[in-house]
Amino acid sequence: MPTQLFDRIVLGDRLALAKAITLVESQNIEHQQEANKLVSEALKLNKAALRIGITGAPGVGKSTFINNFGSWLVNEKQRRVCVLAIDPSSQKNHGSILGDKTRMETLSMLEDVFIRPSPTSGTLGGVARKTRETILLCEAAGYDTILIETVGVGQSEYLADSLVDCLLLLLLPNAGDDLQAIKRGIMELADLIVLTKSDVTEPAIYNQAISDVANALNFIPNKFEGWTPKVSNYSMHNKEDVAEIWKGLEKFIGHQKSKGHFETKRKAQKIEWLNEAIKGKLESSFFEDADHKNALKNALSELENGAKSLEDIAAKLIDDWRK
Ligand SMILES: Nc1nc2c(ncn2[C@@H]2O[C@H](COP(=O)(O)OP(=O)(O)OP(=O)(O)O)[C@@H](O)[C@H]2O)c(=O)[nH]1
Ligand SMILES: [Mg+2]
Repeated sequence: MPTQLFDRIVLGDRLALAKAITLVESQNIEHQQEANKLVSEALKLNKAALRIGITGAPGVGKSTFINNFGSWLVNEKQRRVCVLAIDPSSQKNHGSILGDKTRMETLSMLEDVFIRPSPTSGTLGGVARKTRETILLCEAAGYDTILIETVGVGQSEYLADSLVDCLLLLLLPNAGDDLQAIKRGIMELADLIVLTKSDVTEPAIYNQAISDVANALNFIPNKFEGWTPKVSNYSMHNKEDVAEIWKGLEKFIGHQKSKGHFETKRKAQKIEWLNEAIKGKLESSFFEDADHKNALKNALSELENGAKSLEDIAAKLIDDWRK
């Protein structure tokens, strides 16, 4: 029963949470109905956690960073951490190692930490909706810090940014990586930037990379008025680095809240969510309507014999359906 399941989630039962997320990810109609009830319950609780996205090229060190950062947040800041991974490309890649628990060994062994690898299927919009619902369920379970790992390919950074309060971009200390990020417009999306693997990079090259990225930021329009992303150094072997990065993050969140950007972004995300839900419902009621399936078949022959343009055929189909 969904309500019982929900009660267990609120009590912090991790198995119940995992089961609920499986319902959210399921394509089965009954599962989806159960999931919808759980999500509405979660929405009523209105327990917003801090949502942080971690993005960057494959192999830049995202999972390793989350392992260190997450463990530090649990141990030093007494936060309850949940890690989710989103990977809209994994269908093509036949599953990726993103969010790999073996890279998060320290974190996964801590009490009260929840790690969930990415769902392996779905469109970009579908993955976004399901991740949003998963975030709400994790928040209902009492997690106050949600870390979302996403590999920087395709449009996935935009997707991640639409789900979080702060987007952390991890870059490798070589010009290739920052140039790529500039070219793809990703640098503009970053709220904070971290240069990884300082321990294996020649100090002169590493420091040059830090100042190159900081310089590049001067030529990029600010994402939020009054905020230029801080560029931090990082090595998995230096425990102090995550403390500095957390300071930068707190400063960013403070800025966002004092300027009203925090609430504005959350509100825009809710609207986006609602729009996605509407689009999903419209799409399924259009394509699954039995009468309409016939009309679609007829339209196909009209299209093939070239009697009408594609635009006209689509417009007529929608008109008929609305009637
Ligand atoms: N020397 C060194 N190696 C690192 C550091 N951070 C990560 N690595 C190594 O880099 C490799 C990739 O790290 P991951 O954390 O899996 O990278 P990722 O960005 O999560 O990779 P994908 O999920 O595949 O996109 C691993 O072999 C790590 O041990 C670091 O600070 N220093
Ligand atoms: Mg990873």
